[in-house]
Amino acid sequence: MKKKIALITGASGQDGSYLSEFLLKKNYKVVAGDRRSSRNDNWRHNFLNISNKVIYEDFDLTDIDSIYRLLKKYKFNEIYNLAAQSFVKTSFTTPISTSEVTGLGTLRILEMIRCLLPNCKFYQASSSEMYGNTTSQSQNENTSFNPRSPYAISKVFAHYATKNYRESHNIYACSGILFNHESPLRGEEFVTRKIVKNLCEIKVKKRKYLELGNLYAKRDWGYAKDYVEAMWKMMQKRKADDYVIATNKTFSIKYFINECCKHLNIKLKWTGKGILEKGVDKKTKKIIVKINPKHFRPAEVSYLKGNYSKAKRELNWYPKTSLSQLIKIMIKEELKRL
Ligand code: NAP
Ligand code: F7E
Repeated sequence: MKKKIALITGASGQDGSYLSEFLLKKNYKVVAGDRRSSRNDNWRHNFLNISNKVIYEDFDLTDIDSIYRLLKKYKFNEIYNLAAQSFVKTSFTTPISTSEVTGLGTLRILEMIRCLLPNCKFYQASSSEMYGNTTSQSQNENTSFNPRSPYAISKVFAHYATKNYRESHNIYACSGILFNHESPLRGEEFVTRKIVKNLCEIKVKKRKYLELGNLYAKRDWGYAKDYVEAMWKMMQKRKADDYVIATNKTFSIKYFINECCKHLNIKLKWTGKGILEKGVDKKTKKIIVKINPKHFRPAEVSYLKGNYSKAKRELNWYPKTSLSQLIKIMIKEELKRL
């Protein structure tokens, strides 16, 4: 049988790397839309040992010509649009470029698909951040969006553009509304990897303390490797649709720290309130967790908890990794790196 060809934008990121690995295992030809970078060491692809299996092509979501060239060169069966300026905090300081990439970038690809490859399937990386300041106990495909950051606003735009191309132009265009998902390949600026990395360094005495912002935000955290399978499953359906991918559980940042400390055998005691709250190592009596207001956001998303019933029912997808297992995987890999 002829090999399927997939384009992954954002292939160098956390999800793009796991998805590349997943599709290669399914015998796809994988083309990675790759942005030139001065610090490109391709660490994620090297970690997964896939650098010599993926085809790298120059690509930038802000450059419509680079999209045009790729869609002319390859007859893609599937395009997974994972590229984005994905760090919420940075989107407050770079709102215009974030919208250019994360919002308009999606529209550029959809428009090129409509003109050049109308039979190609399209996956959009939508986000639970779109729910923003939500009042619902758990969020599903029908929950309304109330975005709280330039990142989330751009994702809402891209989400509706995807739906619109499905409804107006009969393009197979689907969105996965993914809740937070983490792994040893997560960028170091995101809170789970930051906590794991810093606590591991504290454990081996390479660091004194960890500084964080809001400890009371709650997130629904899953394992990135489980989530890329859901992306692929969505693209194998006869009809395109949108799906929430989550664990149906939510925990605070403080809970995540406590769990990491348990795994690392650090006995932590919390004292103080507000910006004076601190985590003290009971054994050494040293402060190892502090609050630094510079990590607060201009507008916070306080609570997210997904409901993946539709994905379970229609895709037979469910999360396979608990938060405790995820923490174990992340800590094990971080300690190896040290
Ligand atoms: P990530 O690690 O930050 O990766 C982002 C990718 O986008 C990188 O490959 C980056 O390339 C690329 N990129 C950024 N700007 C670009 C541009 N102008 N042109 C082309 N490529 C560009 O993100 P992730 O965690 O894997 O997330 C994947 C996607 O899912 C993103 O769209 C994100 O917004 C969305 N999402 C993530 C989560 C989550 O919890 N991880 C949840 C919901 C949705 P460089 O390597 O060159 O920087
Ligand atoms: O923050 C709080 C912070 O940056 C989580 C992206 O993948 O998931 C991710 O967005 C929470 C927030 O992820 C620090 O205020 C406290 O409430 O790990 P994060 P995020 O903003 O939820 C969604 C689904 C995406 O789509 C995004 O692309 O943790 N927090 N102290 C902190 N966060 C960070 N980063 N650093 C701190 O020091």
